[in-house]
Amino acid sequence: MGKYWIPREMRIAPDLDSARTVGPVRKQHALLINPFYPKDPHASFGKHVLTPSLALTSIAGSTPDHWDVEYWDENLLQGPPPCDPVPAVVGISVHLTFANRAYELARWYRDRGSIVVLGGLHAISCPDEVAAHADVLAIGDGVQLWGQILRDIDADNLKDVYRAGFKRPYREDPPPRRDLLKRNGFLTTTSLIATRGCHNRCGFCYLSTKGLHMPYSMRDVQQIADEFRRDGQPYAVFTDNNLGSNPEYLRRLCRALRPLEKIWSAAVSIDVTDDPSLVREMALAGCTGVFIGFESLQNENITDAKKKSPRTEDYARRVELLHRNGIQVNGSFVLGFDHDREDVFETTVRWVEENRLECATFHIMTPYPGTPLFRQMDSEARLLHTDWSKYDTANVVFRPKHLTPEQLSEGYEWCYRRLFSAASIWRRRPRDWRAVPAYLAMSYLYKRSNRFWHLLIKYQLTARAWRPLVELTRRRHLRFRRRLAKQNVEDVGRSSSVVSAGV
Ligand code: B12
Ligand code: SF4
Repeated sequence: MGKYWIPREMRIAPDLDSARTVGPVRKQHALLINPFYPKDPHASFGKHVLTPSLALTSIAGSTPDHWDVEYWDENLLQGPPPCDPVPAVVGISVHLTFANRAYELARWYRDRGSIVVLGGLHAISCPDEVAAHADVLAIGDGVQLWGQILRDIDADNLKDVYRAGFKRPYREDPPPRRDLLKRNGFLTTTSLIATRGCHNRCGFCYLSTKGLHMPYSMRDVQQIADEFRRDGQPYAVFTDNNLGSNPEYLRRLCRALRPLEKIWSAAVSIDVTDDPSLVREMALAGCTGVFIGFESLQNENITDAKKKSPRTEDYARRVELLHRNGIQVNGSFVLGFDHDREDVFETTVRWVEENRLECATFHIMTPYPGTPLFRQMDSEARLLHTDWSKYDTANVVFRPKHLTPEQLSEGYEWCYRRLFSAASIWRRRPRDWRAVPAYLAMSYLYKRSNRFWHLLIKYQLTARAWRPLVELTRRRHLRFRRRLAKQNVEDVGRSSSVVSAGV
């Protein structure tokens, strides 16, 4: 970790003590676990408690009424998951980066009499590997499978493997069980999801995993607005892969969200700015931030990745359009593409600063198993190893074309060091001086407080630390959008958000 200090609990999973006293197995009691993963010390620890994953709360929504269900997120640093009583069924989400921890948990609960169900992205991309650690392997949409698995246990008719595609109309899904989440554990518990899939098929994205057929589908806009209202929080994060994939749907969604007078952020692709009237509708509906996968500032890299995207020379104008509508931009950049050379790090960060992106995330290119990028790297013998725990976009797992693995790793670290430096935060401050104090407060909390995050998380102070900034942002936003509704965007002045956009 070099000179980065990282608290033990952000690095190492809680101990599953084999001598721990456990209770008897309780029938019709299920436990859902989101496993621990080590945190990258270069990025903000705050992002891990921005908003929860919807994987397990979504499947919890399909639990039959006569089953109890409990939820445990190991990343909230509350120790190992509960075992008194021992749950009859333990469902664990498996991603490649925390697959080993998921297997460890599976072994521990199986040894104590639980039936262990493993599902999630890694079960789709590497089913044989995951099956070896499970009583039941769930491949695909857990919302369709979870209730069926529990009913089959009731009927003593359990199978080893269950499969479901993603073709059922999305609107038929029950709402996620947000009531199972620790409300103080996250900036907001209102993770929302409105759409599945994406109009793009970028070669490095998990959506292009072989065997994953995820047709683009949308939920009813009123369903989303109702969920947002019901959760009672001022701010929501959309966890959609690309909320802007269908612009007309996004426009309808904005119209349904507007009366709530709440704020939200979402991941969108930059082509959402093709139509300025859509950006305006987003602003009027409460969008204060977008997370945009720019990926690279080199057109050749975008073409290689098969991403349909505007020319990179036009990115700056598009960022300015978002800014003028009071929408902050968190840019995501992939480092290590085949056309990247030594200058990529400085060029990228300089562009982020020149265009005053409030935040950015950097990712070392990572070939996820099952994707076209993985097949390409494998066929060119460029994979350095398949230790999935290092496939977290913070480690170099392949041989780059024009850089050494060391140069890529050091360049990645340098990008974060520079982005989180006081000088860079200052350079990217909002143009409107009235927004500067709140911007600085958010930046320091989000980017320069890694020494304290584990304490905020452990003592469940996350919501309390962030809440005043969220409320401030919401109020500023409401004032801004009242002006926007009356005038042209050019005449409104600027708004600014202090809540980090997107995940
Ligand atoms: C919220 C989120 C986060 C949150 C919370 C993460 C967490 N693990 O708790 C935060 C911000 C912390 C985060 C961090 C990261 N994330 Co993230 N994240 C997401 C995001 C945007 C939404 C997840 C979600 O709610 N999905 C909706 C649910 C309903 O879908 P689902 O997860 O696929 O679950 C369904 C099925 O898979 C299945 N299922 C899932 N689990 C189980 C369990 C059982 C028992 C059963 C039966 C079924 C089942 O049923 C569910 C319903 O259909 C996704 C993108 C996306 N839209 O999915 C990325 C995503 C999961 N993240 C990703 C990555 C790479 C990361 C990071 C490594 C990035 C980084 N460098 O910082 C980090 C570190 C996390 C880690 N080490 O794994 C990748 C994973 C790629 C891959 N192949 O594994 C994704 C897919 C983004 C992407 N486009 O590349 N992330
Ligand atoms: S635009 Fe984003 S979500 Fe869509 S395929 Fe590309 S990387 Fe994946």
